[in-house]
Amino acid sequence: MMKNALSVIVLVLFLCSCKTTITVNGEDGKIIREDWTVWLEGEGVDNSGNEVDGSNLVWVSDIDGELGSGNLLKIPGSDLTEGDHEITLKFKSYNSSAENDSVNLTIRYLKPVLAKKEKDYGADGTTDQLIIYSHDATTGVLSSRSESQLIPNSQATALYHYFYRYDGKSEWIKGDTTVPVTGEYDYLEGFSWYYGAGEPRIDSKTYQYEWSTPGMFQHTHHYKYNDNGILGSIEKDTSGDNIPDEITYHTIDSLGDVIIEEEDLDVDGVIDARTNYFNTYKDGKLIEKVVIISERNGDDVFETESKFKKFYTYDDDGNKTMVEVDQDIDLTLDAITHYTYELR
Ligand SMILES: [Ca+2]
Ligand SMILES: [Ca+2]
Ligand SMILES: [Ca+2]
Ligand SMILES: [Ca+2]
Repeated sequence: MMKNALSVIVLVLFLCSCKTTITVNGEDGKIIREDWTVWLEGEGVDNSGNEVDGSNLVWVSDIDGELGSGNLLKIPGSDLTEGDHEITLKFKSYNSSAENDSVNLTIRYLKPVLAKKEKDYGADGTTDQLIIYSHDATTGVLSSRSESQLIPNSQATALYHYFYRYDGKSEWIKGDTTVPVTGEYDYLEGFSWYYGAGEPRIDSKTYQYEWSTPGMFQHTHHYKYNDNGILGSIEKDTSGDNIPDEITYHTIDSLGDVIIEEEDLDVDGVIDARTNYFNTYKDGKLIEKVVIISERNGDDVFETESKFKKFYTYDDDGNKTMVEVDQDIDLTLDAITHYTYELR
């Protein structure tokens, strides 16, 4: 009797033609933001082709496991782990031989993204430059455009295009001024410039950067990174022959910030200018930086050309919210930049 019962069960498993079908909102590869609700609808039919009750169906993520039961799954994106999920609609029973439908969904968590930068030159409470960032999240890449307006020299409008990697690091910048810049900035009419012409060329160690003003000059900068991804040197070719005309070397501290920048302005192996950064940290964050720029005067003598001090403020999430500059280290601020973020 026991043996017969087992045979029947085995037979059912092999002959099962039951299957689930996900019908609504089941676009493969769809990106769901953390603040959206995942909305999936599906049904299951049994051996006889009859629809089974939703209570016999279960939604399963390959990352988070069982998500819920029923014909309809409504779940906040924030309840799912960030990443690529395969979500399958299964039968609670005899699912080993059932044909289970599944969809691929990517859950992307919102991140604070720079929305606005306000620069107050003179630190007198009036904004002199406003930069607004707009971001468009597409296939895993955040791109943004910033518009800046110089106030009161409001003749100038500059457009910048920034492309970010998913980790938020700036990868690629392109920009041009659409309106001739006059006043303080004596640029030529129709002036335009861009960083990174053509395709972005990025690998883990070298970042090529080009700067060009049509009809005037073109610079190509090669950014050389060390094995830890920290900027080691920049080779600048200003003559267009792919041979560096200037090299800047960086010495970094244990937190990856530059503490010494040395420039060999004629590539003869002798350093001609040096910038020292004296960084102060609190809770792992840079809060104060003193910058001293000096130039070679004689064999081993460097004379101070200028020095200034910067103060950094952060929000509770560690995003930089304000930078204050004392340009002449006389204990009076000379410029303040405010940063505003939005979750996107
Ligand atoms: Ca001002
Ligand atoms: Ca060259
Ligand atoms: Ca030199
Ligand atoms: Ca000052």
